[in-house]
Amino acid sequence: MKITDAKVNVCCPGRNFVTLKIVTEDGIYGLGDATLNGRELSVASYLTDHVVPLLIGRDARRIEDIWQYFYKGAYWRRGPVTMSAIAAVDTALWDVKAKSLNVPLYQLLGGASRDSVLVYGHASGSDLEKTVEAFAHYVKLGYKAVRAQSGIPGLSSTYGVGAPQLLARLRKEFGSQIHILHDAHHRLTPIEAARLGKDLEPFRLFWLEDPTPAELQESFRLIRQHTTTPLAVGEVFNTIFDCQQLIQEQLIDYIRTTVVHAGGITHLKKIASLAEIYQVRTGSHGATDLSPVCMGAALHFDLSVHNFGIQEYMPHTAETDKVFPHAYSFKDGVMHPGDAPGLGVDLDEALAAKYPYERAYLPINRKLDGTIHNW
Ligand code: CS2
Ligand code: MG
Repeated sequence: MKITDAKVNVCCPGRNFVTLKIVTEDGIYGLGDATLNGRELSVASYLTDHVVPLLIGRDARRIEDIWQYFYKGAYWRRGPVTMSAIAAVDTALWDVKAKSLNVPLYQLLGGASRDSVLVYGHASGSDLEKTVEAFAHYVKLGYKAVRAQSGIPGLSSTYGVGAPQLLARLRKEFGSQIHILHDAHHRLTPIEAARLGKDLEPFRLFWLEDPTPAELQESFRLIRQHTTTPLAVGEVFNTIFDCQQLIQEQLIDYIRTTVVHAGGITHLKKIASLAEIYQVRTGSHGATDLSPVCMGAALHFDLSVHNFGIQEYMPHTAETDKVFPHAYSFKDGVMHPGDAPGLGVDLDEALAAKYPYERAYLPINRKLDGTIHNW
């Protein structure tokens, strides 16, 4: 099954998305998300200028071989741009293969290990009261797990402050049945994270996410020594080597690598297999800067891997959903990828063309004295 064409689509139906479409000689095509928030065009160029010319003529069925070819053949390994490009190729090839066999992708990944995928939504507010209101809204929508973030009144940023007071209030209002998550967004030092984890223990968090920057994997030892609050990390990781020590030393409880940023389904399966041995579960990143193509792929992965933990779910805008019609659905706090052949996610190229790329960057966070801080 020869690859006859491959092209990159960049569109902005509310925010920027990069999508790779691979077409085969028998007319079957597959899609892969290649979106890297704030650096979208780098991945688009990596694909168009360097990967697409090498894809034409290859056998689309050789997914593992093609993965190794682009990973090892480039000589320059790893990194978010390279790994997002490889992820897009890999996801599109899994889509092609599942479509050619007329099965939903999860059937090729070992079949369903569960009936549905537990997801968490985001309750954010500029102060504690607003976060409690947002939390109540998610509970009403049927979510069984909600991430809660509250800002400091008077400051424009809404990330990661007042967590103990917020958690105490949420447990009082909503009881112990709902899962609560919190994202510290890499902002704390290890000892600050250890103290926060300790302070949050009475509130039984599902997880504390990105407590400290994880380039230095051993820094999690310090946090781990001091707290039983479960830890999650991985949305900025690209390969298994970014989390090998974290997993093998059991320094984390959830690995949050994503299909699009960590080398696609092929590589994510390897990370999940390593994690399974060490009783670490998956917790796939699912913010709105990952396209519906990634969301669909993540849900097939989540449904199939045995050590799945939870999937993040932030619904996309109506415009995005129209550009990417999809078979996945949400109901009563859980999701399902649907049973359409392949990923079950399409790209309406004519509609996408109406939303051209708009340059955009992630916000920069500074301390009050002007020092640049982690996001
Ligand atoms: C966040 C993301 O979803 C999360 O957990 O950390 O919103 C993250 O900031 C963005 O995906 C960055 O592009
Ligand atoms: Mg996060």
